[in-house]
Amino acid sequence: MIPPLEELLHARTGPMTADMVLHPADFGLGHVPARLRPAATTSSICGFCSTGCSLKIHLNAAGEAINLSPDRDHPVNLGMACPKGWEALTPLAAPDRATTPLLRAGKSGALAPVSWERALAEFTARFKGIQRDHGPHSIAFLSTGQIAMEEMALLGALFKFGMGGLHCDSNTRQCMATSHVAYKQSLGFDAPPFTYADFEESDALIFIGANPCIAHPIMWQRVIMNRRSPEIVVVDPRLTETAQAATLHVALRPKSDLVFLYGLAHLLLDRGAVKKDFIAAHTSGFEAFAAFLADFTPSRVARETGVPEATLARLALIIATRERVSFWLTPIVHQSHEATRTAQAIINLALMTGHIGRPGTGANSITGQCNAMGSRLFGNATSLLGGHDFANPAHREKVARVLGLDAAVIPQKPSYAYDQILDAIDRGEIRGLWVIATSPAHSWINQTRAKEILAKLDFLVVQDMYATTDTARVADLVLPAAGWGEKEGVLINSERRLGVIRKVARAPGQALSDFAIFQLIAEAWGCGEMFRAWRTPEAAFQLLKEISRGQPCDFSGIRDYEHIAASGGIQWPLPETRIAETGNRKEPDQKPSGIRSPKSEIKERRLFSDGRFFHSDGRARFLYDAPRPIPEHPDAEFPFLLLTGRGSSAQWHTGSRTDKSAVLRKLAPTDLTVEIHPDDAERLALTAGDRVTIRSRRGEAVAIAVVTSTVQPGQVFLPMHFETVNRLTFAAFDPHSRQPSYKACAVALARVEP
Ligand SMILES: Nc1nc2c(c(=O)[nH]1)N[C@H]1C(S)=C(S)[C@@H](COP(=O)(O)OP(=O)(O)OC[C@H]3O[C@@H](n4cnc5c(=O)[nH]c(N)nc54)[C@H](O)[C@@H]3O)O[C@H]1N2
Ligand SMILES: Nc1nc2c(c(=O)[nH]1)N[C@H]1C(S)=C(S)[C@@H](COP(=O)(O)OP(=O)(O)OC[C@H]3O[C@@H](n4cnc5c(=O)[nH]c(N)nc54)[C@H](O)[C@@H]3O)O[C@H]1N2
Ligand code: SF4
Ligand SMILES: [Mo]
Repeated sequence: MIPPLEELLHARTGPMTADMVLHPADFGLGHVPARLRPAATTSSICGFCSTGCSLKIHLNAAGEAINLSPDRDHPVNLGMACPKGWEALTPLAAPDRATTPLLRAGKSGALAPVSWERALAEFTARFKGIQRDHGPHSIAFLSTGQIAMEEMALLGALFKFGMGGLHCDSNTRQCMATSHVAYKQSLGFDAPPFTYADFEESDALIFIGANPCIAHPIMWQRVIMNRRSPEIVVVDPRLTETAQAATLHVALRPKSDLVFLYGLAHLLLDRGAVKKDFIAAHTSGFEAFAAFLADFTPSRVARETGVPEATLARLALIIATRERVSFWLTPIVHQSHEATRTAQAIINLALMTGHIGRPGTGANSITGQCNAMGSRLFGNATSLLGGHDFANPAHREKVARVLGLDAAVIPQKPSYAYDQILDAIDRGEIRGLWVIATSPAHSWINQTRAKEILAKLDFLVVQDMYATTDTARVADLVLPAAGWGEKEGVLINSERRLGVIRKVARAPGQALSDFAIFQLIAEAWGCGEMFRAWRTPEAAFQLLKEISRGQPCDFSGIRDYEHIAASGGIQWPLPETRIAETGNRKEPDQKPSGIRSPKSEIKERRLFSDGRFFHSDGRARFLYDAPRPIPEHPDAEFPFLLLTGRGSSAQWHTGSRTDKSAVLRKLAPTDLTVEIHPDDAERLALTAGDRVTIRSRRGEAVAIAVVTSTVQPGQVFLPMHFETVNRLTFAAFDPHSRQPSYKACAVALARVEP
């Protein structure tokens, strides 16, 4: 039974938890008011990036969070956290939290508070009305990689099996869709093979378009712990913080990665640095790939990428001579017009040199958001729940059986991708949109068009922690959501480790967990009966376990949340048959490890150690295509190439959370800054601190000039955390993953006269 609304509002999604009781005297805190006195502590996985650091949250006697500190015993972060982790509780107390549902009066009226009953009635009446007039597939949702796995699974199941919808996607399309597709095509399943110990176990780490010093700072700390004197290679047009710490920086021309990677493969082949035995035993398609590589001569590579032949040769030598070579890619590799083939070019390098399946090796995609990996398995958008296939009748039968549903409710085809959903709104085919924990009016590419499209909707619902996001401001209905810290569930990090988030604070006003909101919508819609077994997040977890059974991601061996928490997180796969292997946490009686990695005690779950991949023949595939020119080249009118990305470790995406912390705001610029090379600044008569207009064919933004040689001449860089940035970007997409190419478009710069 789903608890009645009053009960949900009162309890705000269940009791709070503590796993260790402390005594205030331990802290010498006798004089502190009771509500600030630590009485217990619990651990929760951080809700920002995909690293998955564990945070110890200190609670008062009422079970409410007072403050936090990083978990010293957790095998991921070993006592460390970045500024966002330390400040994770602060955004919960922000004054602009959405505390009641808000409904717009008419199309042009203001948003005004309404009861949950009214909000739910409006939600169902409006969406059902649209479906009645325009067909079942005229409504869609866009969700996120930042809610719990049980929540995203319930959302996908409710929408597709209960509400009769088809088209749904999430911000992981902006972020990770490419690695999902690339791994699936090359290795047979979306399976990043690595474990974080590989950062310490590698002899050469090659980062391609990744800036972990800023975007994954605690992973970078693990690199620093490497005692094998590794080569650290950074392939990035900018001299980033990570590139400055590298032993080799390859400053290639933006979006020339594919030519560069094929050139590297060509050279390795030429030098005989390929593992013939491994290729013969475990892969298919190498002969044709080798023939394809013939054209990618070092001189061509130097011409097309700007990378000197000597640099290419040095990198080839590193790969050929080092025993354990690992390749690390992040969403940037995925944000290009030829993203999938670029990611696969990296996978090809690992396969042809046999650098996969051993410690310190692998073609390793670092994901972005705290639960992007959960969304890749349970978003129910591109793949059916649990990495199953919508088109496969046996898969539909299996999922229906576990969920106690009739298989006929499961659609047989996947949904439109994000950009296709927006195109369908533009055409009038989709008329109702439900946005959960993402802000397309900031983060989607080419905002001028995105905003025009959102304005065409008959009904826009936004479910968010804050009523002030760029998307919430234009919504017809805002549903107030509890955030990280106010609810429970599972997140999966970049190394496939499941971790638990805990409820340590009450959501403000009438805000409810996304899980509870989906339950209420199911009831209001009239399909609550279908989701009776999803009573609580933990009950839902048991269903998802069953769905995963027999899949490459099988985690049926995990008992429950306590099992995960007590094990320091558990990496998939963990089939029931391998349950004895979960000893991946130090025994409680051992001393905390400080900052050293408790390597020997950790049972790491690295994939492919037996050389068997997930295709039915067990072999990985070599996949490739001819490189294509970038869609929008600089020209006389728009002479600069714009790159975008993360600005600082204190800023998170649209800033809806991080901007609420005074500490984090102090650690990053409050105004948009543009990085420009000194030669270009001189030509434009710009000095540092000047206000600059940046114009593209689609829009303009104003930024403060930062003159620095970390960017190359002819290129400028903007952090993506400011709403104006995507007014400039050019909407090009990778044809396989349909991921947007955020990191290349042509712009012009001019000084704003004071
Ligand atoms: N502090 C902070 N951390 C975050 C996030 C955040 O918002 N703030 N977001 C998280 C998320 S969701 C994601 S997806 C990740 C992103 O993590 P990253 O991908 O590491 O971060 P970005 O800064 O977007 O891009 C990385 C680099 O790509 C380079 N680049 C641009 N064009 C090219 C090119 O053509 N070739 C190559 N080789 N490099 C190029 C840029 O110069 C930039 O330095 O970060 C996660 N971590
Ligand atoms: N130009 C440019 N644009 C980019 C990128 C780039 O590099 N360059 N990067 C892209 C990438 S990789 C990404 S991932 C996207 C990110 O873009 P978005 O997903 O739009 O950014 P966020 O700020 O993370 O949005 C998350 C929203 O969810 C809300 N929220 C947080 N927790 C909860 C919760 O538990 N429940 C609910 N209901 N809401 C919650 C937050 O308040 C926030 O409004 O941006 C993309 N856009
Ligand atoms: S590195 Fe990522 S997971 Fe760790 S504390 Fe920072 S934001 Fe949280
Ligand atoms: Mo992302």
